Amino acid sequence: MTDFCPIKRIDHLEFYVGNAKQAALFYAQCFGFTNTAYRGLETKYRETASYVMQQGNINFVLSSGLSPDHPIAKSVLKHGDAVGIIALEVPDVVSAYQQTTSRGAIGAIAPTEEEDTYGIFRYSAIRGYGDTIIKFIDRSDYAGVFAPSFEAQNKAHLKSTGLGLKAIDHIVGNVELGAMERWVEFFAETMGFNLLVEFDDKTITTEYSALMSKVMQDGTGKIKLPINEPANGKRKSQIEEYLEYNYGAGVQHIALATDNIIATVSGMKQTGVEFLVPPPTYYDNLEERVGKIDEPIEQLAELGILVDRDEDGYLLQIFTQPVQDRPTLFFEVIERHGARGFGEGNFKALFEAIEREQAKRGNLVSV
Ligand code: TYF
Ligand code: FE
Repeated sequence: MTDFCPIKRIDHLEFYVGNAKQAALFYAQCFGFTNTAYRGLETKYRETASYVMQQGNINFVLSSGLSPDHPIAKSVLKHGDAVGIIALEVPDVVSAYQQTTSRGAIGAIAPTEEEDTYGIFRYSAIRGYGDTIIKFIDRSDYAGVFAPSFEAQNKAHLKSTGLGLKAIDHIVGNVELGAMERWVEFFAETMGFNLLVEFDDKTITTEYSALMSKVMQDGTGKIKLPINEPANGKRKSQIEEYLEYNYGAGVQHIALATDNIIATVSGMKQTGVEFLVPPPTYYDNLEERVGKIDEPIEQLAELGILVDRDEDGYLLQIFTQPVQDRPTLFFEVIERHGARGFGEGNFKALFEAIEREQAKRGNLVSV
C-alpha cells in the first residue's frame, strides 16, 4: 500500500512554557542545546516569544504567550510547561491535511502559506491527543533560519558545545483510561502508522500499579510514538498521576538518542539535571542478565544507567525527573547498540523507581 501521509522527519517539538527566556537558559546550560533563532517583540512579533534550540538533529522551540488570553498562556495555565506541538516535516502540507482530515482527523490549522524574503513557508495542523497539535511543515521552498519572523540569534549564554544528544528516538503520550484504542486507531487510520509492539498490563506491572503501552510507528519506521494508558492496580499509577497534574492527555516523555550515554549523562548531571536511579542491587549479576556490553558496569552503576538486551542487540537508557514542578513531562536518554525495543527488561525496576518518587510527592495512594 502506498503511504498516504509520508513524513520526512520530526521537524521540531514546540514547548508552551511560562517563561521562554528562562527555559532557553535551562535547555542550553543543562541539556546542551544552542539557541539558533528567535521571534518576539525585537523581531516585530507581538503575540509570543519563541526560542529555537538546536542540538544534533533535534529542534525544540520554546514559546511563551505575551498576554493572558493567548492560547499558549492558556495552555500553560492548564497544563503547566508542556509539549504543545509535534511538528513533522512532510513533502506536501495540503495533501497531509486532506488525507488525515478525510480519514477522521480534526483540523486545527488549514493549509497556510507564509511568504517572506527567504521564500514560502507552508504548514497545516490537526489535533492529537489531549490539547497536543500535530503540525505538518513543508520547508522545501523556504531558506530562512527557521520560519517567517524568526531571526538568527547567537547569544553566548544560550550557546553550548553540546552534550552529544543527536536525535529524537521516540515521543510518548499518556491518554486517559479507555482512550488507548481510539488513539491507536487515530495513528493507524488517519496517519497510516502501524503497531510496532505492545506491552500489556501483565508485562508492565509492579506490586502497586500497571499500565498498557502500544508503540505506533510511521510507514518508514523513522518515527515512533508509543501511547500509554493506565491500568487498574492497588495504587494510583504514574499515568494517572500524570493525567491528574497535566489536566488530561499529553506528551509524557521524549527519548533523546546519544552515541555516548556516559558522557551525555555525566554532562547533564554536572549542571544539575536530576535522574531516576535504580536500587544498587540492579547492577548485581547485570552481565548475567544482559550479556557482554562495551561499557564499564561500574560507570553505568555510578550514573544509574539501565541496560536491556533483545534479539537485535542491547540498549542503555536513563530517565530524568520531571523537568517542571508538576509531575508531568520528563526525558529519556537512550543509546542503542542494535536493540530496537524500549527497555522492556527494565520496566519493573524503572516503574518502581518512579513509584518511589510518586510516594515522596504523596501521590502513591490507594485507589
Ligand atoms: O518508552 C518506553 O516505552 C520506555 C519505558 O511510563 C517507559 O521508555 C514506558 C512507560 C513509562 C515510562 C517509561
Ligand atoms: Fe521511552
